[in-house]
Amino acid sequence: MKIESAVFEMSAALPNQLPPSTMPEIVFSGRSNVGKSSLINRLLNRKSLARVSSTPGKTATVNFYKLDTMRLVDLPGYGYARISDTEKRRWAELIEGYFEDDRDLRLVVQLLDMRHTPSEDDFHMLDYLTQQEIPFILVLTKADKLKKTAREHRLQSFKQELSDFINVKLLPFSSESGEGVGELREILDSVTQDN
Ligand SMILES: Nc1nc2c(ncn2[C@@H]2O[C@H](COP(=O)(O)OP(=O)(O)O)[C@@H](O)[C@H]2O)c(=O)[nH]1
Ligand SMILES: [Mg+2]
Repeated sequence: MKIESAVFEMSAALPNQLPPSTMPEIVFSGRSNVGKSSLINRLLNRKSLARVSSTPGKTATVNFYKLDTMRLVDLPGYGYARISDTEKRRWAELIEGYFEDDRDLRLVVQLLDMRHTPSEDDFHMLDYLTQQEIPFILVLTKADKLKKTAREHRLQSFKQELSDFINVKLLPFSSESGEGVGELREILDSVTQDN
């Protein structure tokens, strides 16, 4: 992927605002504050193409970033408690609108905080992706925050917690150190290659 070619393309707040599907798409999904914006910036070597926030729950739009060979699709973070039911419904309709739109979707990159057991909302998402037969990988964020022993412990625990998703790739990642970024780029390249 030519990361220098990356530009912010547009935001969609409603399903009917989604751009026509004209390129392979990679979707990024995860709960608020998991490190999604930081990951996208790191992936693209930009300081602030995607907005990093310390107050979670602000991104209630689907944001599109366009590269030469693919689009990156940043879904709004879920699991933010302090939003209204109306907002939650709009969120669900937007996400479903995206996934039901018959797009050239190549891969969902599902983010999980490496330090924690996945939440109920996380499992909801994993079940949804599995039921819809959407290919996904699990990127374990904030890996730099764990020391060696804690990290090994969490990796063991994930194996049990994610035993329903046994064949899914787990990729430890850190936007701070850059761990995992090279491998993630390779994965995105391989799933968007059309030959
Ligand atoms: N130590 C560390 N902090 C991170 C990492 N990724 C994100 N953060 C921090 O976690 C918070 C939320 O990050 P953000 O990218 O906005 O999360 P988003 O809500 O999922 O988009 C911010 O304070 C980031 O600086 C990481 O890999 N390591
Ligand atoms: Mg964000």
